[in-house]
Amino acid sequence: MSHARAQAAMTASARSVPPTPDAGAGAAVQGLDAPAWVRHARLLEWVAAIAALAQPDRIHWCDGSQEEYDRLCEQMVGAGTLRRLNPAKRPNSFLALSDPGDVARVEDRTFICPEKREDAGPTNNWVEPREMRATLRGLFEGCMRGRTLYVVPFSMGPLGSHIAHVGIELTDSPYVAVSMRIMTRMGRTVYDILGEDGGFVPCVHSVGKPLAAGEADVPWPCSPTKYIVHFPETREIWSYGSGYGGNALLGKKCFALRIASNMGRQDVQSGGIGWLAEHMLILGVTSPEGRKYHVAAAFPSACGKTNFAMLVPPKAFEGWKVTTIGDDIAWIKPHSDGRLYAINPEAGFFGVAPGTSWKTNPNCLATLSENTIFTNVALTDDGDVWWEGLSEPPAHLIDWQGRDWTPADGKAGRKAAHPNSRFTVSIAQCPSIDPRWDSVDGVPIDAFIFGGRRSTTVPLVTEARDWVEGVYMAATMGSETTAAQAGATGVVRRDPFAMLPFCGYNMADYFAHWLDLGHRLQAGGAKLPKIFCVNWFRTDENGKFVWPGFGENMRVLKWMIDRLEGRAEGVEHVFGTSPRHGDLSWSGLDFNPADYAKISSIDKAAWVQELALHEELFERLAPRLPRALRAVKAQLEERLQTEGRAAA
Ligand code: TSX
Ligand code: MN
Repeated sequence: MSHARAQAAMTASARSVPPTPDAGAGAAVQGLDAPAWVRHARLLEWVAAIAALAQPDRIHWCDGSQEEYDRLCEQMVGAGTLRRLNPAKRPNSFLALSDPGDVARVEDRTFICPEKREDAGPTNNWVEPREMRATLRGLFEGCMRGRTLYVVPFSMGPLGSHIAHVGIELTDSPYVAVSMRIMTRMGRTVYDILGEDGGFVPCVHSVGKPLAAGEADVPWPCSPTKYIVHFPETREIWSYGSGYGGNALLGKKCFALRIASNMGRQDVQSGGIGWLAEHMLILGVTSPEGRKYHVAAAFPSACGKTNFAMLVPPKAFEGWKVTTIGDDIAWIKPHSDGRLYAINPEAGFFGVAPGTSWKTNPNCLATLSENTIFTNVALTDDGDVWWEGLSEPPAHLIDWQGRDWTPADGKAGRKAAHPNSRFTVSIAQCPSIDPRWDSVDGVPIDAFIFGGRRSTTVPLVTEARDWVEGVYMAATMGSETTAAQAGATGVVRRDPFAMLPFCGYNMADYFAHWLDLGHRLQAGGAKLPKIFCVNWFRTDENGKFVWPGFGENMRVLKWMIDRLEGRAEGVEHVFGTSPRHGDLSWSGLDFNPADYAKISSIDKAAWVQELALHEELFERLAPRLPRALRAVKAQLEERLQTEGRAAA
């Protein structure tokens, strides 16, 4: 079912049953006013318990209808939370400006709380669950006073898919409720899937700003005290103090990555083959002959993941088509045919606005033409939005903090849009949307790509020799920080599988899960996806990017597909196989062998240093690090000493 149809079905079923609040199981719990279509006793008890703790003034059971969405948006316009954009320029779209202290995920306030500290591992914050529960109880007591508690039912993944899972978010933020309708399959059809006793992940969210009687609200309520807490063993999420993005839209990073990564591994412990919850885009590539492949790719932040997911092939690649299944998260499950099938658990894009333009990502700009909620971008004088990198700056703007802004302010270093400003929009509006994006079966994955932003050392593209070496590549991937990120610029940060902030358990166990899943599939006779490592960001002696990137990355994608079909050549080196200049298609692009050498050469001294940095990560993860990864590292070091050479 398409997302539009799914939403329509939810709305239709919302109309077909008359609201008889006192006829359902909801009547069993006093004051809940649950609609008759909620027939799940455990869910009702849980909502009643949270309501008793947080003490909201009212409860609103979201049905996911367009009418409800419109009503909540209109109400937020009245409260000053949203501003309606010019309908002639940006129909049915809004701008939200957040509190300046609530603009990003709060990693130092994010906790993974299994019983044992080692199960969270050295890369996650951990607090003993009993202690954390006591803290949360204190924070949540009365925290929704003066507010409405919204009950938000959502499916992560196509409705009814065997790979999908249901969550219920209880939130006191109408901004979260409407955002969840865009980002997930949200609405009352979810209760049909749940029935009377279906499983769901309970997600509790509060902005942490109760209102005293008669106290006026602020446009973006939040609290300086913030907690983003996960209990992987009981599969619960508790979020306090922030209304922003991944802190508050709990289906995304909290559920679809941190809790789901646990679920995929726990599946093995309960006798299943296991599955993967990954920080990956999913795209389809169709050749001019009509052969179609699917690729899942992991990149750390600031590598242009959304741009890659919506890639427009260059003119000379006429007949090639890239289609978008997702831009951020993939849930990947083995199928009975031995292949891995992926779904996008999300239904929308929550993307970074700055840098997105008709040049860098035309599909994305077209997606944003209507029905979009923008957060922390700048407002133009004609009621439209603007951000750095969109176009030449207009003569006057209202910046993300509501202040006047002119290009002179920009020259003085003051940004009009916050660097982490966002758009929230339905994936169904994307012109490059894949026809199977909402398929309950998912799409079969032919290749994994792992990338990073590296000015030196890492070549344009390398194919791993096998699954284990591919897992090593992914485990040791790193990325250089950019000016938009906190801390020093240009420092390499290890970000294994681009999962460092998102793995909900011990990272070393996560590597083992990948290795084990590969072994199990291979033992069953399956042909595993190929694994590639890419780097679009090598610079020359003047610090300029050598590779044109963006649509030209299609040339790299084509080489990968040729490799899948056994047609492309390459040269094997220490780390795997890379194309020589002559192995890539250059039609329509003047890119000479000397420049190609700059982005594909392997510098022995740099790699000796690089492997020393891998060692730092391995030492950190040592207690549970799989031996196979140690063995790969020893092998690479050995190869580097005996055959270290340029690949070009
Ligand atoms: O998203 C990017 N991709 C992937 C696109 C499919 N970006 C933007 C990264 C920031 C989010 C890139 N930036 C890419 C890239 O492949 N490559 C670069 C580096 C680069 C920047 C500017 C140019 C070229 C390369 N400009 C010109 O060539 C004019
Ligand atoms: Mn992400």
